[in-house]
Amino acid sequence: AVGPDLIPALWAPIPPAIHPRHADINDATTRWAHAYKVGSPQLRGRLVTQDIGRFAARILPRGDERVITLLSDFVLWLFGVDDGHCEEGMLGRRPGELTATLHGLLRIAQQPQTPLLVDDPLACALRDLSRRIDAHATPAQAARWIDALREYFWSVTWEAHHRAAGTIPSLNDYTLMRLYDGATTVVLPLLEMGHGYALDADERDHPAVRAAGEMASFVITWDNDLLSHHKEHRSGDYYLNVIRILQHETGCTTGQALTTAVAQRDRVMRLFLRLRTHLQAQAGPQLRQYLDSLGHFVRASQDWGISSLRYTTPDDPAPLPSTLCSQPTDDSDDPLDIPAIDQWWSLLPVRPRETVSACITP
Ligand code: 3E9
Ligand code: MG
Ligand code: MG
Ligand code: MG
Ligand code: MG
Ligand code: MG
Repeated sequence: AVGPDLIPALWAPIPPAIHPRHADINDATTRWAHAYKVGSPQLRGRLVTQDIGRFAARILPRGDERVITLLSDFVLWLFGVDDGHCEEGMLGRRPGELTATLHGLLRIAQQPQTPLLVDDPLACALRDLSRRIDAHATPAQAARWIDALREYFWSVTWEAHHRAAGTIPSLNDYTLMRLYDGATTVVLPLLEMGHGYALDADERDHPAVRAAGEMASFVITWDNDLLSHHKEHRSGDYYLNVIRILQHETGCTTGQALTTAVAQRDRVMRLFLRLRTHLQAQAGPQLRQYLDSLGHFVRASQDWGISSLRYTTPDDPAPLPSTLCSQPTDDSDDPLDIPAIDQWWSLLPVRPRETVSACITP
């Protein structure tokens, strides 16, 4: 039996996988972070111990090594922004000023040669990332990456408002914010680039395909909230995390909030798997690869989340599970009581002979 504040083993129905070059990719990212001086020396010193290259190698286990290295550098850079600017820095409490900085970064992502923020290491590192994105992406995919960066920036600005005011959003608002502020959507274009294809825009933006990506974001960020709760809680800083949201909204104990959050992610995971199976059956090779990659992204976050020094914090060990498990805690097909995502449950036919609203062929 586990105590109420131990994180239970999370259901992991998707098999693990990792690119064989993970050690080299991890080393390359360490060198890149030092070369570009990403984050303060102290933050960078922590980030390079967190196995971010192995995380990227799990997300694209059979992808192009150059794109995996790009993804790895980019995820480290995102932590430079998320930890350095938003959670530990001054800008995280100044949404207006944060917006100005983030707009400068977006301009650099779009046009790396723009002479803005010329002495800023995060900006210089982003110039490099942007040029490498251009080398692997079509112009439309690169634009998609910048749009995803914009939606991530927009959500951390919302988060900064709550941090400045010391307020806790409702579960519904938090769910909406969390679809973007976990920076999951900025990874999606790299899933395509990692296998050298660009999804047809109408296929990628089909409501059911988009929803599958959102469901993956939900599971990834709920898992992050469970596995990072110790790190975030012990920091003494303001933090948003579904455990805190549920306790604030319902007055429940930490143990009850953990049980609820696990049930929520299990229910969305089941829906994700059902929707994915349904879409796979009618998908062409690229969409099949994309849906497969979404699954790798979910599983990668679990394998990395239970093992990275970022979350295990050995100096003050987190009560994390050392394994994952083979059974969900919740097997209901009913929608969660969260209006922002209610529509996900209307994409699949309830009975086999009903109209297939998720059909992706016109
Ligand atoms: C935000 O959540 C974490 C991202 C900004 C970091 C970059 C990671 C990815 C793009 C992959 C998705 C991974 C996740 C969500 C870890 P939060 O709670 O600030 O992350 P933390 O690691 O501090 O718990
Ligand atoms: Mg964050
Ligand atoms: Mg964080
Ligand atoms: Mg977290
Ligand atoms: Mg393909
Ligand atoms: Mg695969």
